[in-house]
Amino acid sequence: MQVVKTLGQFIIEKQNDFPYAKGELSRLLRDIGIASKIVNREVNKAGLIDILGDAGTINIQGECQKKLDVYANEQFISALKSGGECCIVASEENDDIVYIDGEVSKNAKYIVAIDPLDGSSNIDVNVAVGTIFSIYRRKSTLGKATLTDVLQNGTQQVAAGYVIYGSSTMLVYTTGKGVNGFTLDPSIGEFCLSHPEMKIPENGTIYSINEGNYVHFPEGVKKYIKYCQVEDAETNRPYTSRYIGSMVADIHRNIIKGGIFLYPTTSAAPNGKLRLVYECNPMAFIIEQAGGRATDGFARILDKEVVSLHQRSAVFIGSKNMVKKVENYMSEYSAKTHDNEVEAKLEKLGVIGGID
Ligand code: AHM
Ligand code: MG
Repeated sequence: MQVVKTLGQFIIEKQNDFPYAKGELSRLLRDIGIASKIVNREVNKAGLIDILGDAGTINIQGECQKKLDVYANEQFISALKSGGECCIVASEENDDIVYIDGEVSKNAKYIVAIDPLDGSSNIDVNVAVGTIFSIYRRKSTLGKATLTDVLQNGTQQVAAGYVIYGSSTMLVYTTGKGVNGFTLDPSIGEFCLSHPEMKIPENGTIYSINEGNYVHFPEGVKKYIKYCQVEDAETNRPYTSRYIGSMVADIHRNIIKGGIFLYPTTSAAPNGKLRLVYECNPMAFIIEQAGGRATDGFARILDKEVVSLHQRSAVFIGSKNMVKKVENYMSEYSAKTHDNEVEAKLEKLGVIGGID
């Protein structure tokens, strides 16, 4: 008989990788796992909202229906609150950091950054969505943690993961010692280890990008897209284009099959669309741990200076050699654009001179 290892068992086993661990991170990961099961249940009945009442209306039990992304945000925050290991949550759904007040939580060591429901425009059409999370150790040791504790570079992440609510539901995470994937077995309500030590192929044949924005892309990206479309037997080109529009689902597929996901700067979004703290950094950590590469076209995502909670970044992420290829095109055909937000902040802090 095959022995099933649950997420809970795996987390406890792995705690031994960290000799002085007291179990706080393990409990934090467990809390996130529990909240994601609750969110999964709601995502799975999303289509029923039209029958039972639309968002903002009162349902049959007299409860107010909530939009799923708001619901997901509340579930994760409340799980982290009752767990007591996290002092601050930074979420895509909240303009400011959320303090987890309470006698235990205020001294907690960890900070969680989260996109509770990524790709939420796909919910209405029954297409996979996801949750992305990132865990940091707070920098300050005394008193109430502040925004400064949250604004840490991606290299400082202690753990990161995502949940994909797809044809099956999976939780994939890393604590910096490889990447492991767990599939939810609905019959027992447990995430079970199904994808141990995930590795992304160094080369792939899938490119994922919203090609509708082609005219607005930097020249280097346009050149790379054309490269993907040219016939060449040796490199298996033309490549396949696949774009779900849920970053988690697109990247998850590419980890398994090999490929690249690109969300570049565009003329309309000069700093990119996706968010550094709770979208790009956690996915970059996971991809690097799986043997892949993640950059903004010029610099490693994890090294990028984090100056604000909802900062945006371009992202080129996936199979190592595919990402290197697009970086070559970027350095040849596109000048690095100014990241005005970052530069303005650094200038204010006196770290650099004025923007030219
Ligand atoms: P969201 O956090 O508002 O859901 O937006 C993020 C999503 C990503 O999952 C996805 O890759 C991207 O937005 C799709 O954007 P676009 O519709 O511009 O292609
Ligand atoms: Mg998002």
